[in-house]
Amino acid sequence: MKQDKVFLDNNTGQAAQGKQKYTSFSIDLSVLLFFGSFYKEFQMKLFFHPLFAALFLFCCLGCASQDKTNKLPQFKKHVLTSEFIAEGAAVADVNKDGKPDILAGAYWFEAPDWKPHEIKQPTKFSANTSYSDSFLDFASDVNQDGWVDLVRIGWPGDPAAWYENNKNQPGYWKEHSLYHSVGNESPVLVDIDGDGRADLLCNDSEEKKMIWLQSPVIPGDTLWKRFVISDDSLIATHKYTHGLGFGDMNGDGKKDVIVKNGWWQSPADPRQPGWIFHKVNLSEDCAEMYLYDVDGDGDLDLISSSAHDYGIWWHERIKEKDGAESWKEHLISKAFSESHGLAMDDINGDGYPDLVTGKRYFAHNGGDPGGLEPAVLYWFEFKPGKDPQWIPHQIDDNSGVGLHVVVKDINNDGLPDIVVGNKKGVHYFEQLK
Ligand SMILES: [Ca+2]
Ligand SMILES: [Ca+2]
Ligand SMILES: [Ca+2]
Ligand SMILES: [Ca+2]
Repeated sequence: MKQDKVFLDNNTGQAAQGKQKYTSFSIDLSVLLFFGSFYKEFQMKLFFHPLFAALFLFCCLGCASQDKTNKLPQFKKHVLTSEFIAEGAAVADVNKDGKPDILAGAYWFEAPDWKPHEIKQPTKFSANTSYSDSFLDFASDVNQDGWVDLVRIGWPGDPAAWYENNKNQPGYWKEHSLYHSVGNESPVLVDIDGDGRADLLCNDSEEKKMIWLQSPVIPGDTLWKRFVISDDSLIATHKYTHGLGFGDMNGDGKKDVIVKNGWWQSPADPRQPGWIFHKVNLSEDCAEMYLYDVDGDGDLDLISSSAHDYGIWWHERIKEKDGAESWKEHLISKAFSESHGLAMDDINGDGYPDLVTGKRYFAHNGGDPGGLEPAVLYWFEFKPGKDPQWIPHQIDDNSGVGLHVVVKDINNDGLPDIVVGNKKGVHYFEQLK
C-alpha cells in the first residue's frame, strides 16, 4: 500500500500524513516465562507436542485479542445546545486552561461543563425555514498572539470574517473581515504554501476565480492575502459549487486542488497563478474530498459523499492502456442522504482512516431526497484490500453533521471524539475507553 497518502484534518484543516498500518504480535513476558519453565521441566519433546503447540498458539492469540483495536468504539452524547446556531464547529483551547473547548457560530462552549460564552451578538435562526450566518467554523490563531481565533464562513459566496480572541476579557471578540466573497460549499482551512499556517481554499464567486487566501504571515498582521489558482470563470466558480479537496493527485509531492470535474495541478510555488486544470469526472456533487489508496494497488483513489442526495463513494483510479486515467465509481453506502460533511480519520486506532459522516439535517429545509428522515451520524470502519469495505456503525439518530464534521481528541484521553454543529444544535460525541 502506498504510504504518501494525504488527507485533511477536518478541524485544523492541516494536511495530515496517512497513517501506516502496523502489525503487532506481542507475547506477554509472563507467558514466555511460564512456557520457559515447562521447557526446562519437560524438554523439547513435550514442547513440540501437537497439543502443547496448539495450547501455545491459543494463548498467543488470546494475548493478541486484548489489543484495543478489537474493541468496537462506543460514544457518549453530550448536548451542548439543541438550538440551531451554526452548521459547523471547531475545537481549540479558547481560554488556555489546557482543555480544548468548542466554538460554533456566535458562541464558544467552555470545557469541561460546556458553559456557553458569546463571541458576538447572537441571532435567532429558524431550523425549519432558513439558515444561519455560520456554515463552517474553523479555529486558528490568525494574528499569532498565542490565542486561538474563530474563522467563520457564512452563506456561500458571502463575506467571511474572523473573530479575534479577547483573551479571557469580558465583551465580544473583535470582528475582522477575511474576504469579500468566499464561495464553494466546502471551503477548507489547509496549509497551501507549507509555511505551517492554515490558509483558506475556496472560490471568489463574485469575481469568478478559484483562489486561496494566505493566513497572515507576520505576527500581528490581520489581513489575508489572495492568490489566484484559476481565473477561468467556467470551472467551479459558482458560489454553490459542491465538493473540494486538497491532495497530491499526480504524485509529484505538491498538493493539488480537487473539484468534482477535475483538478488543478499545483505549480512549484503555489503562489504562482494559472494552475493547469485537468478535466476529469471525479464525483457527483459532494462535500469534502479525500485521497487515499483504498484498494492498495499503489495509486491514490478518491473518497466523497453526496451533499444533498444519497451516496458515499470511492472512485477507483484506473490506468488505461494508453496511459490515460479514468475513475470508476463504487458505492460505500446509501443508508442516508445529505452527507454534506465528511471527515476521514482513524476512529478505532487500527492505523487505517475511517469515515465519519451523517445527515446534514434539513440541508434544503426538508426538500432534498430523504430530507425528512432521521438526522443520523455514522462512522464507517475501513477495511482495506483489493475489495475494500466500510462497515457502517450508527452513532446517533438525532444530530447528524453540518457542512463539516470534526474528529479530534477533546478530553485528552488519546481517543478521537466527534463534534458537530447543525440544525439539531451542537453535539459532542465522546469516545469511551
Ligand atoms: Ca479550555
Ligand atoms: Ca489570536
Ligand atoms: Ca488505488
Ligand atoms: Ca480505523
